[in-house]
Amino acid sequence: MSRSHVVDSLTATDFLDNHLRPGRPVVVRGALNGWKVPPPWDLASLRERFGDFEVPLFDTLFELEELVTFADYVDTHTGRDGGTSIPPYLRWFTRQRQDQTITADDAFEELADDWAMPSWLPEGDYVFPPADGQLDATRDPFPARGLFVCGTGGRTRLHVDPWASDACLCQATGDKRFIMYPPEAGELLTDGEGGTVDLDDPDDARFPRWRDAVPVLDEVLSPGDAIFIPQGWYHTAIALQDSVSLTWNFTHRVHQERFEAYVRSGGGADPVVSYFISGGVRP
Ligand SMILES: O=C(O)CCC(=O)C(=O)O
Ligand SMILES: [Fe+2]
Repeated sequence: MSRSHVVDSLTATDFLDNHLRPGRPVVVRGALNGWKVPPPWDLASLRERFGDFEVPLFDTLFELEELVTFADYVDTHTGRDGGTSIPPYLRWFTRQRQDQTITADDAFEELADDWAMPSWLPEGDYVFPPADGQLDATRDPFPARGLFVCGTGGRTRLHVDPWASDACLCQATGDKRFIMYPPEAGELLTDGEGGTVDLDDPDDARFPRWRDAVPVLDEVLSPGDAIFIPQGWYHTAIALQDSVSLTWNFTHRVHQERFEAYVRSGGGADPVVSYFISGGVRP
């Protein structure tokens, strides 16, 4: 497997020209070096700060399963060896739709000084979320901006991100394996009816050729690493240890046409898209 998708440093120009614009993933080691609270973040101290907050737990994709307190999650699902059972996944999103009852906004406000966006990410020229000025994920709303926590063995099944958007994920605690397939692999990995193969439990009848798909990236993120997930890339993540990540989605001006085409073809009706586009969150 080519390791050209893993670098030890990256400039903003290199990111724009070689990753953002062409849609090529990249893992940047030590991308979080400047954080005021350097990785690895300590789960026990997050529990101290946010233990009483109610948080949503999801299955291995984005199906909401239950609400518990942050402390409950840490006590029940972390600090274990993993074993065979897959723990639920705590995905704590800041506000991204009008009808969202549980949000991580207070937690993000409290964490804002602790971390920083990787320096190679654009500071401005975002079309989603729409903004006239600069945006900073530590302070400003983004779609799917969240604090993700899961115990060893927690995972996100193979999927493509929504809203015709790109994503960044910062690994704050624990090792997490990331596997990615390029958009062209879609014909092998999907059933043409919205289904994507579950790599943990593949249905060979429904996805007869999925084994022919070759991952372009299969890397372990360690605390301090960040990954860029371009639109259309199939990806799955498996927590090899108790894990904390910070993540958000975005579309930069270089992909304005792609985003506008998505909105025109029905995406504008998506509650997350309409929440951000309606302008209530313009900085
Ligand atoms: O870190 C993970 O579990 C994967 C996150 C992800 O791909 C997503 O939330 O879209
Ligand atoms: Fe994703």
